[in-house]
Amino acid sequence: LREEAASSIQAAESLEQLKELRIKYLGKKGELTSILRGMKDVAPEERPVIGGLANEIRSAMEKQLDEKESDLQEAALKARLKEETIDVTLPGKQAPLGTIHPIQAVIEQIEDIFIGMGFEVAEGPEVESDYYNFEALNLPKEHPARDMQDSFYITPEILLRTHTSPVQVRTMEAKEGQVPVKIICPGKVYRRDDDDATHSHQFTQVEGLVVDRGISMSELNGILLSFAEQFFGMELETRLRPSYFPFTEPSVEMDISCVMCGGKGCRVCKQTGWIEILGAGMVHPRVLEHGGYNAERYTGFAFGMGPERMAMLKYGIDDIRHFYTNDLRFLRQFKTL
Ligand code: FA5
Repeated sequence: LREEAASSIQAAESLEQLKELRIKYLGKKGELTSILRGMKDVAPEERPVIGGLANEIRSAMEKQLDEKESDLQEAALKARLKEETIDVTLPGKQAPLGTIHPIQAVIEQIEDIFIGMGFEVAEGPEVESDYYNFEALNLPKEHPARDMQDSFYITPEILLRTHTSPVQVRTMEAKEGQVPVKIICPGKVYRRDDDDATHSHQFTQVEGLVVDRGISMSELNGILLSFAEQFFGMELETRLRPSYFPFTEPSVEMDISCVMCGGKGCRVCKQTGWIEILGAGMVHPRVLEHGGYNAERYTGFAFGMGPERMAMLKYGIDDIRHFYTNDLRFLRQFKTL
């Protein structure tokens, strides 16, 4: 029995098998236990000998079982550690990483250039009141120029802003008459325009506003020329063409010499050599007053440009709709911006 037990304990391969062996030999109904139990039938003079032997075998078995158990536990731990080892030299799984949308990238470029010229970045709501979008900008109800920007109304007094110009009056109010005011405001705007290659019903604008003593049209021209040269990274010429906006007087549109042909005339500039990039002008005295500024003492200029059109020129994109249809083949080309 002793030998049989010793060899089967040695041969045990798992902790479960070992447990079974412990029951088999030492359990209540175990083989050795039944021998010990049978002692009463043994002749009294032989009892000490047989009893001693049986006890010796029992402690030997217990020792073997304990030793084997700790061996098996150690082996199991080693196996688990081996199995769970992480090979840090394996190549990692690549997590898909999004990229900044080209319009957002262009807005950030525009912000950086103006911040470099001392401007602050302001914000305003996309859901706007009729007052800030029109009234405060010298566009009273029934003013025909309201048709220039067909609007999405939510209620008769609330609409999706048609331009970023409402931020002009909001900013002046927040500044409470302090000068200088020198901000730009990028953001989304909405118009009931039919979508085509250069128009979208939702697009972005960057507004600019400067108010101080003695601000003139030449500062407007200088700031915008410097901006355009930094943005396009080349020497350009600008020209101001008379235009009309109810909230500026005089009003202009700014053209830059065509960035595609250098002003010689091409398909992009329709052979004129010039490309319009924004609307601007001297802030109308009534708008200054609505913002809480004395128009006798202060003057200012404002401008509004469209980042989509700027991006199209800078990167040679021929259809504004590419920006909104989220074709990854298009978007991935701007990974490095
Ligand atoms: C305005 O929205 C004036 N608020 C700009 C302004 C600000 C003038 C401050 C004076 C002082 P306009 O409607 O022209 O103006 O739009 C300005 C620019 O937005 C355009 O030059 C063009 O780049 C862009 N834009 C206009 N409509 C769309 C459109 N549907 N899709 C894409 N870009 C557009």
